[in-house]
Amino acid sequence: MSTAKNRVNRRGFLKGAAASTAAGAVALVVPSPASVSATTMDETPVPLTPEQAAQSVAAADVDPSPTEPVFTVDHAGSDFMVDVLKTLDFEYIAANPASSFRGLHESFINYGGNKSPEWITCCHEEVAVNIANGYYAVAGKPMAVVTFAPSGLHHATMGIYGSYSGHSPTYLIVSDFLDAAERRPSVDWAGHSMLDPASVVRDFLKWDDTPASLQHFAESAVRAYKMAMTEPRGPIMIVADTSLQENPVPNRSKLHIPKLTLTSPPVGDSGAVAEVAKLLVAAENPLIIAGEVARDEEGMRLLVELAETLQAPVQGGGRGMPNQHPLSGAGNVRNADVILGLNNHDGLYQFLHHFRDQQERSSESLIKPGTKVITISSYDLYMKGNYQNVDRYTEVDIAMGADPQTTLPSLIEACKKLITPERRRVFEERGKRYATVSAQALERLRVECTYGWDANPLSQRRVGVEVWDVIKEKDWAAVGEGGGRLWKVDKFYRTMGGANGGGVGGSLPLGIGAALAHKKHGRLCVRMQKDGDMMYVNSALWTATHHRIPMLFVMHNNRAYHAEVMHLQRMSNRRQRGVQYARTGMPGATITDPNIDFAMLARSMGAYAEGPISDPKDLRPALLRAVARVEKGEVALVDTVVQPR
Ligand SMILES: Cc1ncc(C[n+]2csc(CCOP(=O)(O)OP(=O)(O)O)c2C)c(N)n1
Repeated sequence: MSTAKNRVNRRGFLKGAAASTAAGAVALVVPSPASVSATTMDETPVPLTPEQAAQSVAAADVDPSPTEPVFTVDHAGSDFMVDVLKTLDFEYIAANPASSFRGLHESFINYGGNKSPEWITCCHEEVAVNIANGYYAVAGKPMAVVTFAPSGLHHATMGIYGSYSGHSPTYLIVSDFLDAAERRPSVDWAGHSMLDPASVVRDFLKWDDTPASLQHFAESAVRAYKMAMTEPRGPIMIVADTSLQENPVPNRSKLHIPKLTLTSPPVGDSGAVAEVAKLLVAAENPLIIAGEVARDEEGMRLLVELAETLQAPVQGGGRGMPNQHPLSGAGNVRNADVILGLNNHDGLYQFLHHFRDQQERSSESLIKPGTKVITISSYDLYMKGNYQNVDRYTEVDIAMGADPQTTLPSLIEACKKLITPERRRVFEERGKRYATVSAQALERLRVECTYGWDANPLSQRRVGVEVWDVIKEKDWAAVGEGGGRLWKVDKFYRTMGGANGGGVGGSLPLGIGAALAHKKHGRLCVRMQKDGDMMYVNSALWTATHHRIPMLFVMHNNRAYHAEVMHLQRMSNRRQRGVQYARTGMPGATITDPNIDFAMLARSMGAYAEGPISDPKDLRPALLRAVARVEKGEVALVDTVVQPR
């Protein structure tokens, strides 16, 4: 195989291509250096001649030297890695491609047949991780994500931090060229190799390992899955050394893939459960503050059973409580004599205190003296130092280090045993009072939704009501924020929670990952999509259309980073200045001039889209058309221009 011969062959091919172009194939209009100057002179783009096109392609072609010897491999290390990962039952694997995991990528698609897991193409690593986070929120099991150190990993970091703070067991496989003697010149050094890739994200990883052999990989890959899924769950990372991927397996029969056995969640100690039951049954005004209690429908059923057994109201914002249940959202911290906190994601402190964001910051306890505070939380069992996502230290009377969902059956049982007929009568009376208050609150909310009904731009509440009206008879799921209490959440899967670590921008792919998990159930996925959030990694839309993930986006397009506008207003008010921006918008926090055409953006990536819509009368017909498209399997977007809040 000689270099010269190859060049002649390639030129010959290009000549053929040029001839076919001349014979009527598509004409290239990419400007050559010559045509660029012609364009700037008279503004008329000049198509390339076939010869110029051929030269331009030849100049850009940087194939490695054809004199390199060719080797083939029958049993690549990455095939074995795929064997290992297939035992972990991943449905999908999300990635943006990179050469340091070309071995693994090729094994997944050719050797693994691109099935179980199927490769999900992402245009940004943060998209890949957040698709995995969203998928977990619905599927209840991890999605694998592949990226490389350091570049891809750096892009992925915000998503991984979201996994950590949202207790999402993202399974990260990060390729790295460990052996310097094996690296290709230049490219494998710059942007593809690190000494310790996990150091970039170790502060918010639950566990990581860098296997030095294929057997080591097998054991650590299984251990990693187990660690990720042990409560409290969290992201893990396995480094897949590029040489291990690409080198042949010396002796496959010597390699063993260990079996996975998941660790059962920690259940509350029986003595503590009995004590808590006693306090709850004796309480006059018990209050449950429920964070991430439920992992599935069973968790929701158990939380409802505890609340109904005691006729105790439930606050807290987690996914466990049907939102129109009479006990949902009721109660008052100030009146409570026993407060039970369950897996409160960001801590319990914020619920028990009133904080004033004024020049002099102050925090005042809301609870009465003598109120007993109890927590059942697996989050007490695992905490790291650097990232402060835990809230202030809360004084409590009983702290049970346990998984709430697993502890609820014994707690419910213990409560039931203590309830006398007299206590039951008290509970029933209490339940009736809460039912009345809850019905009144729901009615008030309905009335409030009519305020500004005909406003142009649209009121956000009107958009919520109109969307509800077109989805309420369907098997719907909100893959992001929904319409609040007016969207009747009666099943666990109707909502998805959020694992974005307080970062704006990552929640678009979170919604897409959730919709991917809903796809096989045929649910109608709806996402109220904020404009600011949309502008970070909107390439995720392409992943949704490419992989035929049906979902409806309804833009909450207020043409601003409005949360930040409000902060700036607060600062201006405090300093008694800044009114000049009331009409023009706050520099640095509004997204106008030009206005973004979100329908055009979505269409450019293959979605069906309508808008911008600011006149209320146009909304319902657009929603109906968009839902019809989603029901046919498409991605649809309706850009609604709304009032700031
Ligand atoms: C990664 C990141 N960048 C910036 C912020 C600060 N931030 C908080 S809310 C917000 C505005 C979000 O705008 P949008 O999504 O349109 O929602 P709106 O507030 O307009 O309802 C910003 C920029 C953040 N939380 N995360």
